[in-house]
Amino acid sequence: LFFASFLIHRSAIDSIFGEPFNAEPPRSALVQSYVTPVPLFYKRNHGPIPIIDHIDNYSVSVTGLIDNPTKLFIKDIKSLPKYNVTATLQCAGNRRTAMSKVRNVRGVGWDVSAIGNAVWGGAKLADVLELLGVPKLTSSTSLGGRHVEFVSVDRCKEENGGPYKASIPLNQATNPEADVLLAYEMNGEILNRDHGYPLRLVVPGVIGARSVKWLDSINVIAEECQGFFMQKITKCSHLLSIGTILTGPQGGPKWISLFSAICSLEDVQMVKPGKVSIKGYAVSGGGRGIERVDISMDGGKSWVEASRTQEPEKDYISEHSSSDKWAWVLFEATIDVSQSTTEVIAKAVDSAANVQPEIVELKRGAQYIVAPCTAPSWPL
Ligand code: MTE
Ligand code: MO
Repeated sequence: LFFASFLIHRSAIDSIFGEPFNAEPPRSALVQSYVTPVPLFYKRNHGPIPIIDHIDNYSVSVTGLIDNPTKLFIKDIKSLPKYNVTATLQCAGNRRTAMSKVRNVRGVGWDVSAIGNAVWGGAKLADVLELLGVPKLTSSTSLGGRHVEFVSVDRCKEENGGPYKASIPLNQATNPEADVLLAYEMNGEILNRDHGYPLRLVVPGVIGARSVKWLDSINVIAEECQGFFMQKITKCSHLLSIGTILTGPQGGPKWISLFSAICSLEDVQMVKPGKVSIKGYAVSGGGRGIERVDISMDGGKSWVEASRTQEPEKDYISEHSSSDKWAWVLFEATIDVSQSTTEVIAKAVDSAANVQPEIVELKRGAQYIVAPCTAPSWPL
């Protein structure tokens, strides 16, 4: 609650008029910890946050192309092995404010903090589906274009008053290595209402829009879900937001693309000449790790390597999963500021040797837009 006062309540006024609640923390607070405390974790909603009580009666119906449609209660999900997966969730519109300086874009005007890294606890979707007779992914499985659709309890105007929904390919849903969770815990605590209590999907490595909160039903369907958020928002956002999405083949997951942001400085900040510490985050999608982060102060002519960490705070160590391939890294470097105005650029490289571009560019006709993380000019 101490942290709550730090959150930027973008919709504080809107909410009086019934608009959804969206919030992001200040960038400097975001990089204080590897595991983002729940009160600092961004919140993105498209409708009123549902209140689900009577938890013993709560169930998720599972229907569609399966032999035995059924209802799953929380106790059924908790009876499966529990996994803790450290995964970074990022909204497709993260950093939209900067993007809107390059091109006119619509949507919530996020700074760089519509992102957070949490330890999600729950059952693996692959285990849940196996329990219901949908076999785990094997190399010989042929799934066609099947998807698994997740339908929520909340209602939103984009769906004409219908529920929020999204889908992921069946081969991702049934692959235990994909670490897709039906999560009931966040950072070792019961999921709170803002983040999907009592049960949400967590799809590591892809845009946050796929991680449906407040699950009501799960349906195995013949092809990608036709809902607004699958067809419009996310497929537009990869054109509209900076460096957020790498598109796969049609119907494939929309992986988060390689991205870094400097968070210890505002876009333009006054500092005293001397040593200045630069801190930020870097993240990539699809389970690719961050290999290095470089910092330049001369427009990309020379670079220094920043130090990187994925060290969880001690409260979370027992919850810590062995692999952090779905998680961001925090980076830090100390630079010497002597000139009157300095532009600092961060550039990340991931384990697939993708390199974050050094200049803001808008690739017209291509399926993505990329930008470096530039922070600021410094008038001294
Ligand atoms: N699930 C439901 N039911 N309703 C929503 O509005 N928003 C999505 C996703 N899941 C949303 C949802 C989007 S766009 C994002 S970025 C993430 O949830 C945000 O998750 P968070 O609020 O827990 O940070
Ligand atoms: Mo989002």
